[in-house]
Amino acid sequence: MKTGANGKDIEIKVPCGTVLLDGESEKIIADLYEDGMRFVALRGGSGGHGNAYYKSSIKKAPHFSQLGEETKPKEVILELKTIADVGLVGFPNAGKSTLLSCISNANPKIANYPFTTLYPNLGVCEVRGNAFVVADIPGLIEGASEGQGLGHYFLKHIERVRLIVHLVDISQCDGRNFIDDYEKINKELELYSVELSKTPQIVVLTKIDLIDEETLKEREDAFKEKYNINFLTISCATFSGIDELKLQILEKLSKIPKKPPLQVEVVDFDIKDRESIIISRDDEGAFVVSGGKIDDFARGIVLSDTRSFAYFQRRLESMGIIEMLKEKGLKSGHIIKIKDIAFEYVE
Ligand SMILES: Nc1nc2c(ncn2[C@@H]2O[C@H](COP(=O)(O)OP(=O)(O)O)[C@@H](O)[C@H]2O)c(=O)[nH]1
Ligand SMILES: [Mg+2]
Repeated sequence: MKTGANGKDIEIKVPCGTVLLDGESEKIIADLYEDGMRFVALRGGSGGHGNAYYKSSIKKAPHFSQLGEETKPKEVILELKTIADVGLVGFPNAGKSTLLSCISNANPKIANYPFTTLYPNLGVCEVRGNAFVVADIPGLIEGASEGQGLGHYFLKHIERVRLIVHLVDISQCDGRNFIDDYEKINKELELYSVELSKTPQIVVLTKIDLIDEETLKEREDAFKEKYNINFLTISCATFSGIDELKLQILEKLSKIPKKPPLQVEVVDFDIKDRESIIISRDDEGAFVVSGGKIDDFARGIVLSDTRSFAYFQRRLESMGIIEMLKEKGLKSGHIIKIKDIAFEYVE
């Protein structure tokens, strides 16, 4: 004996900031912006009555049951747009993960080669009783905005940050030109999104412990001359400049509002027609009955079974469908077609 509706819900846990898009239109269905938010992306069909439902004193073990309602599969795209206050950007090896572990509780993987982690590392930084969330955005390289490497994927994570801390390795220890690096990263941000390129930045020249004071001065001057912007110099090895950086972040964040959740673009995502009854006539003069109410009803019928067929006919009467058909001219001998069933009406 089967009772029918025992199906389990499928619930998928996702990180805060996961955005759901409709697979076809790519429109936004939901933005799971806050902790604990839940969203039903696809409702299952009604379970259908099991044969227990049809049990009676005569039919102890009915051999018909109602099929579960068929539902259309639906493709949903999940995009993680991390909710963090601060995003750390810079070329691989610039020292982002090191800085994150230096200022927050996070414990990211640190290595002296340009590798890419699969998820942005997040850490909570506490300064003078205030806390903010910092995300380390790996994989940003030239061409990232056009899909080079995994950078494009990671750029999604900084769309919502309020402040970017742009790290530039001033030591040039791996033969890079730090002045070009700064410009190249900004170019990638801009190519990805103009809005992102307008996100306020704190520019940080890092690894200053690796060069002597004279070289530091020369490089600072060169940077100043080229860009004429404010910047900080730090070292995660000696902690030089780290407290100052934390205070500057706090101070800037206090003036920048949080970005609101994304606007939902698809509202009638899951509305089902269970009410309509549509009657038409086909080329051969048969009466064709369709509509949501019919779909709902017809799925329960196994017409190869005579008892089931008798039940089906009684239901056509009780649902008022025969009456509706008569109003449209149904007479004895006419053919009625419902879904893939066709039969002759006999009064
Ligand atoms: N001497 C020195 N080395 C640093 C500093 N910051 C990072 N590093 C080193 O630079 C390498 C790359 O750092 P990592 O944080 O993994 O860079 P990411 O790719 O930007 O995340 C590692 O070997 C770090 O130990 C610093 O301030 N001083
Ligand atoms: Mg890293």
